Amino acid sequence: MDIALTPADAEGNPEMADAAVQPHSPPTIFREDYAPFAWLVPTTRLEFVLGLENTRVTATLDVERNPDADPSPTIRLNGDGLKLISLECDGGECEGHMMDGDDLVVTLPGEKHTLTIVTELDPGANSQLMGLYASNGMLCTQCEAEGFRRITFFPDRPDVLSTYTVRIDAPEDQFPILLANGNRTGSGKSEDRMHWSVWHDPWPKPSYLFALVAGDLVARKDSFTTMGGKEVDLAIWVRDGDLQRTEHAMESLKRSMEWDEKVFGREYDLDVFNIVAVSDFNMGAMENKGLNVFNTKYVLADADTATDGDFDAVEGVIAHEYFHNWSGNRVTCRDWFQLSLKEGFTVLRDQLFSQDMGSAPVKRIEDVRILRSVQFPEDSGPLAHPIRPDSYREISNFYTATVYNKGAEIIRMMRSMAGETRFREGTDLYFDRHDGEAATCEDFVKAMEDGAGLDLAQFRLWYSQAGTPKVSVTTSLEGSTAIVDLSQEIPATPGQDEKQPMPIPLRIALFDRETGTHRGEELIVLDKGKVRFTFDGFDTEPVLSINRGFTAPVGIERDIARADLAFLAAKDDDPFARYEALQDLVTGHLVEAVGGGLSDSTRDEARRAIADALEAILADEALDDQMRGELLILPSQTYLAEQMLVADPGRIFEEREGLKAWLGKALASNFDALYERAAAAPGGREAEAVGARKVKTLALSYIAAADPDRAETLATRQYDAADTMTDRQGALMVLSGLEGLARTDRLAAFYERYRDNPLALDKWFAIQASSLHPNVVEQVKALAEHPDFTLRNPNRVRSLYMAFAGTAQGFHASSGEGYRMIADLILALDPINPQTAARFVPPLGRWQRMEPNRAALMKEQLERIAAAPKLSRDTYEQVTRSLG
Ligand code: 0A1
Ligand code: ZN
Repeated sequence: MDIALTPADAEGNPEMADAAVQPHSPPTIFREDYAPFAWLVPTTRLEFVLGLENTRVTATLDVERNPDADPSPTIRLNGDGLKLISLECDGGECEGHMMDGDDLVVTLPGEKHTLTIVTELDPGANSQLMGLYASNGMLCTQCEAEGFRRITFFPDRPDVLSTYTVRIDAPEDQFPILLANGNRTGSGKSEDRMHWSVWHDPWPKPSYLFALVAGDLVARKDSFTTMGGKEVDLAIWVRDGDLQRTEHAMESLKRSMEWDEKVFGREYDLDVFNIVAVSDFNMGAMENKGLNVFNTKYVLADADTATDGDFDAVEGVIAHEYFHNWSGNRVTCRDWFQLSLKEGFTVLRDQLFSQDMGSAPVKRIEDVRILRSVQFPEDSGPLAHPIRPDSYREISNFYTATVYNKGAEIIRMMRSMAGETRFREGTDLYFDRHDGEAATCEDFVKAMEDGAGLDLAQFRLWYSQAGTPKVSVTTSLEGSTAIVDLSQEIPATPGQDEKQPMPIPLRIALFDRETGTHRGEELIVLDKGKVRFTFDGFDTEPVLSINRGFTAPVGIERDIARADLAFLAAKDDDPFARYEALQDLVTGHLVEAVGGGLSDSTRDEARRAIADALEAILADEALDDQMRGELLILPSQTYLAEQMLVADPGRIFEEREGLKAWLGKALASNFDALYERAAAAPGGREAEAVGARKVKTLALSYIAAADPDRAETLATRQYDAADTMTDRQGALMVLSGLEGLARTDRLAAFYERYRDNPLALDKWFAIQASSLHPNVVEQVKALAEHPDFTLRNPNRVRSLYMAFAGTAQGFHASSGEGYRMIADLILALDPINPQTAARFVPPLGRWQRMEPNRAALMKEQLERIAAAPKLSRDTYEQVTRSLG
């Protein structure tokens, strides 16, 4: 199982198998070319005889002509590296068939036919983890987006909905548990120690939602009674030994089911809901109908192995996949260009759920932080695309922060403009109107117009224009009228030079400097290039708080005095705006400092202002620790780089770390006091305890920047006394950035403790790969040779290399060594797992925004990858787009 091309591929279709691995200039698919499929497939019957190395699949498809499509004498059944064993039409020979590339094209003379197709697979050799593959002795499937065609020949497109019945036959001792979508309708034993199960899913679905799992699994079981009084059996299937780590996932699932009924009126629609955890998985999780398959990382959690952040991530991903049952499954996508229809909406739904489960402002800040550090750079680079792209070569490359997170922001804007009640009327109408259909983004917008009563004519531009709008703000006072002048500019992105102004909803408040209060919030909409807003009745010029709650995914450039930012950082009653003011204060200073030429006194003055603001935050008793923690986090390197036309990651790192050290010294006693208080707080999973752990680690990181020796003592003590992974990881992160025995000892101790726990061991790799240690490049090279490192497991690869790809002194080392390492990784991983390999291209794709020396080094590596003889479609597309 060394390469993507297996012997089975070659036997099945020699010419095309070769094309599959050498797709120089794979074709581009255009949104405009959409046409409905000529055939309907009302029912699909699948029979699997499972074996790790040899699985036989018999697919029986009832097909009939689609009255709403142009007629065709043939049916195109997609395939990808499949070995065809036999093909029958209506129980006999077909009139004609041919291979077209990897696809099977069959001539069908009549109105209705039954096709029977037998294929043979080698799941053990499937290292791409798409289609049917083996993971840890079990078998499982991943079909989104185009994995079903690696199982059988089928119209593998989301607008072909079919009702599936699945029979699984397998050796009972090897695969005691057999699962597929829907409800189980039969099971039994047969000869030769085989057993079987039949599953029927009554809901028509596209092939990407098909799933099958077989393995030696155990379940945590529970049940949920829906609002309609239907009892649903819930089960979370894991390997024996992981069961005690599934309680949080199960509680999260029940909370999600209840919340979706209450907030969106959505009820579950099958008798069972199964979740399976697998350790080899390309993404986070998958919403297959009634049988969600999860990366173990988003199911398993207990205090010893998962951080507080991991607990939240499990809750969020469980909710996300569950919510897809309506936003994605009951209403699916017409074609993959509409991906944001299900993903943007579902991300918004999971964000709102998590806001309700914990601290809403903290969740909002976290979501914006992700948007800014991942999506904004995407939107300003060579891979920028609208949330509804116009073309692609490989759809896997479009599961992006733009489609997901910006997609969520765009629906959130509609919600802000409509208000919660009308927004709900819009979503109710959308679900009613399109239940059972494969819909488009346009359908969603129309339902919002009709149901929520919004006019979204101009708003539709958000679906078609890429790039993060920049809003410039100036304020003034004329007589007693406060004036706010706003203008917008949307930067050019690949293929889109000219942009039209979009409606940008901004929640604002005008603060009185004397009283520190405002007279109420307003939602204003900037819908032209430039708009002036006026507000009467002010004696003195108010302080403007803008984009409160981050109502619009834009960058704000405000002409505001440092004193006014400090005022908002201390006084703003909108927690997001308060956070924002502080971030602006720090960002403004760091951008200026990186630009160079700051005198010592100017630098000190700016640092003093930041220290004063942080001191006030440390002392503010009205704040809870989770929020205090957010306010203490300095803007990320990538966000800072984003603020500059060309970035020097080395300089950004120096200035950012320099500020941290300065603040650590200036506020040494405050951070000490905070650390002590937090360290003495009670444990547990309550919000207060979580907050205490968060500020404890943050305080420690400031102390480490200012006084490494003291930090080493505290971190060592924290590590040794830790009874949670949060504390253990927090301490180890600090230690791994320092020199000395404590570092090596505790890293070794962590390894010994968790050597048999893959998820915890992932952290061990990630902590070292993202550390502030000056030798991080050498360390990552050594870790890549570690016996526990493997390119076959995406979690392990991401732990080592994604963590590394974020580091200034590692990835961006001025020698170019970090870039070379990532390029080597891409080339080595591409033949094994192209989807995961392609995800490492975007960090190199930032070259155009780097200072010239690094830009050249990054580009050189992209060119080296591009010149490789056999690139996957995934990597080929990302590399060519990145080169521009
Ligand atoms: N629809 C899933 C994401 C997903 C996409 C592709 C996959 O293939 C490897 C897996 C999962 C979600 O949004 O959760
Ligand atoms: Zn999703």
